Amino acid sequence: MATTEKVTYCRICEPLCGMVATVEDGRLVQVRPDGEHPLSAGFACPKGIAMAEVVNDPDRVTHPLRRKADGSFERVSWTQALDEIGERLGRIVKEHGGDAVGWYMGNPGAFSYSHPLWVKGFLDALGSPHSYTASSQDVSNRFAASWFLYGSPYIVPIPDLARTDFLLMVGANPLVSHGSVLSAPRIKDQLHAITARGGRIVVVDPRRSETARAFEHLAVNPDSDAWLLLSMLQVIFAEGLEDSGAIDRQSTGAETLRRLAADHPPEATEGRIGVPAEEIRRLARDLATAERAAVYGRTGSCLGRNGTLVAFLLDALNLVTGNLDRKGGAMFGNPPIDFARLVDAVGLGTYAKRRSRVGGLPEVLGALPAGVMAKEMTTPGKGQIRAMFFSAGNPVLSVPNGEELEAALEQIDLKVALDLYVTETSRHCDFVLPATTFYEREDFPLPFLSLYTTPFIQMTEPVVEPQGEARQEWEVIEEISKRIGVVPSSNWALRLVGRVGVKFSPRTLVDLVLRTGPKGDLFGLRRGGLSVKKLAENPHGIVLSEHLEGGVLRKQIRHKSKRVRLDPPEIAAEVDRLVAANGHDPNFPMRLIGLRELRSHNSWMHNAPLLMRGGRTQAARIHPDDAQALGLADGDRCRISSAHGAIEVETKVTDEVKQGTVAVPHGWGHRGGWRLANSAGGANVNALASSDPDDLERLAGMAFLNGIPVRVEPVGRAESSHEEAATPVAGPV
Ligand SMILES: Nc1nc2c(c(=O)[nH]1)N[C@H]1C(S)=C(S)[C@@H](COP(=O)(O)OP(=O)(O)OC[C@H]3O[C@@H](n4cnc5c(=O)[nH]c(N)nc54)[C@H](O)[C@@H]3O)O[C@H]1N2
Ligand SMILES: Nc1nc2c(c(=O)[nH]1)N[C@H]1C(S)=C(S)[C@@H](COP(=O)(O)OP(=O)(O)OC[C@H]3O[C@@H](n4cnc5c(=O)[nH]c(N)nc54)[C@H](O)[C@@H]3O)O[C@H]1N2
Ligand code: SF4
Ligand SMILES: [Mo]
Repeated sequence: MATTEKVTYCRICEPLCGMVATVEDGRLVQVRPDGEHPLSAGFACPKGIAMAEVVNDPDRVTHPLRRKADGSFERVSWTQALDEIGERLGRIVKEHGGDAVGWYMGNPGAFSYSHPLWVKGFLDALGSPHSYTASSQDVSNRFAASWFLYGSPYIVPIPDLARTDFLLMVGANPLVSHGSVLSAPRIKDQLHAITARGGRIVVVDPRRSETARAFEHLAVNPDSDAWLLLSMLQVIFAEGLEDSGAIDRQSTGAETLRRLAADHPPEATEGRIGVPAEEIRRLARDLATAERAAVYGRTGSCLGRNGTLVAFLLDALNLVTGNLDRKGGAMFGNPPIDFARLVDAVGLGTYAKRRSRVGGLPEVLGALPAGVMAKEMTTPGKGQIRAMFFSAGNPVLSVPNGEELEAALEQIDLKVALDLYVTETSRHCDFVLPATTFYEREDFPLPFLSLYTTPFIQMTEPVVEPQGEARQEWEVIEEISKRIGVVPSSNWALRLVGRVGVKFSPRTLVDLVLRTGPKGDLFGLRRGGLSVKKLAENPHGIVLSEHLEGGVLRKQIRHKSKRVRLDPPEIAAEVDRLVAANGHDPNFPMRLIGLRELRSHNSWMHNAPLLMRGGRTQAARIHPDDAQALGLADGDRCRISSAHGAIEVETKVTDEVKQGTVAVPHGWGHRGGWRLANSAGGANVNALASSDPDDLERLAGMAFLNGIPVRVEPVGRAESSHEEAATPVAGPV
């Protein structure tokens, strides 16, 4: 038996922990944490270990599948699948134009360096605006805020974990998520190091999350972050605690920000926030007077009604307290590739260059809000989607109103999925094409390079050959493109190297941007500089410097003033919208939020036995006082209704949630080809969310998923509600 060990890294979530894969006779038998990785140093979480089960999952799709009239799938050859897709797609494009074609790329797509570039190239070649991603359910608001603040959506601050004394964390749970919109392996240790050196961490969250429990917790009402941040700014300005030197040096428009905040002292907002004014005042003072502080927000701060405003205010608070672009504060990566040049060349660094046909919502980084995808398929007119591709995404479970999407999919002419499984989404597709897992492809952490809190770089080769007939997404896109006569890379390749018709492999592309980048070897001109070859010689990765560098913002900002803009009228309009919003509907007195669990990963790891041990189920967390008032006991089934839908799930009575809040994880309620996942039951919590364009956040098209008004009621204990949901469809053949 030939056994080898291969050094690689995990690409399930953002720390990108170093891994060692054991391969026996070409089969991945185990992955374990890489003790020699300079940052993750022998750490991996249960998901990382369980990935071997995903690679070898008997339910995995490993051959192209074509859907039959009865909804089951039959195996076809790649040639059959690609020819038929090419022929049908060609016809649609000829009859209706390239803008009749749409693509949704889900979260795992972002972990591949090739996949997003080829999807972008494909849609550009077709001239289609219909690009959708998971970002409108995740982070588009962050990028939109950066557009307003810095003039570029790609300039995103990260907390300097290694040197801060005070971390204000709004709506993030890194002890479970392992950190997001920052790459910081062993983040739990890094956080404990802050308090160990005498610093503080304050976690703003409606739930006493794993992170809140480990540090200080400010229990706020759901979707009240904008109020909290405005009030903190009010206190800082009113008490003269702002850093006027930093404000003068770094920003324009601070007067407007001061005015926006002035009407909202804590005494006026405490009821909405659910925290006494005195505590808000104290927090503002502590933050402003801390030697080095950083304010950081993540999904909990993104998925309310005003996500772009909230992200804007988080950075504004960093700036006003003198903590932006400064050691120990909120800093900016200075990656070893010229990211701005690459992003501009690819044409991805945009905001509101286009608006959606339905709802008139802006694109962010080229992607339109996925919340309108279904209506783009069903609303007649020029630009109606008739062919749809899904890669590495399961939007039926991840976007608002999956039911509407399922119905829309049944109406359009062609739908194709590139996935590992027959999922709740891909089961509706005419073809399910087998994609490789990340252990079956080479990779490079392209979009994460500027987000490492310790600047770092690593590259990996595939550790095993693709299972069955699985192929990489970019290769499949090349094949489909060939059949309809387009070149998926022409636009951005042209802008990057100034030549038409250059054929790039992802590897030659990365070599080019690395070698010509700020730390590149300039094709031999700079000794010891970076190149793909150099990365291959250092499989555990290379730490590029001990710390982030301060004072880099001015160079990166795209505004002519070279200063952070604190007075965009769009943001002022959002404050007006916030003030005008009318709150309480007595029919839906409670507020729904999400949560993440250590052994789930969005919707796609519920088929791994290692992670499902102990009969895991989805449950709604409800405060004991609420449960008592509703007549609910632990383990009872409850019905949760919103203005848009209703689900039934198990109740978990716990005082970790604030009164009036109900917390339910997303990504459950399976009925695909993944048998273990199907048997776990649960429901699609996003049935409670609205896909009405008027309910999407105005500035980034963000889905409103945290703070949804709901009503909770008991249902009969013996009643089983997920029977329908648990009916499996024909799995892979
Ligand atoms: N184990 C595991 N890890 C993951 C994932 C996973 O599914 N499982 N998913 C990955 C992905 S795709 C992402 S984007 C990241 C997300 O990374 P994080 O954002 O750090 O993860 P969450 O657990 O969603 O944390 C959000 C927190 O916000 C709180 N919250 C909810 N509503 C509000 C609100 O209105 N205001 C405030 N202040 N807080 C609120 C929730 O209670 C929760 O504790 O995690 C990644 N890592
Ligand atoms: N209510 C609520 N909804 C949410 C969230 C929330 O906090 N609350 N979080 C949102 C967030 S942050 C995110 S990121 C989204 C995630 O939303 P999506 O990205 O739409 O869904 P996932 O569940 O991540 O599904 C990923 C799919 O990719 C497949 N896959 C895995 N690896 C690969 C690969 O390498 N190639 C290919 N081709 N396929 C692969 C998996 O089998 C799975 O079907 O969910 C969002 N939805
Ligand atoms: S935290 Fe877990 S899932 Fe995330 S990269 Fe590390 S090992 Fe992989
Ligand atoms: Mo995400």
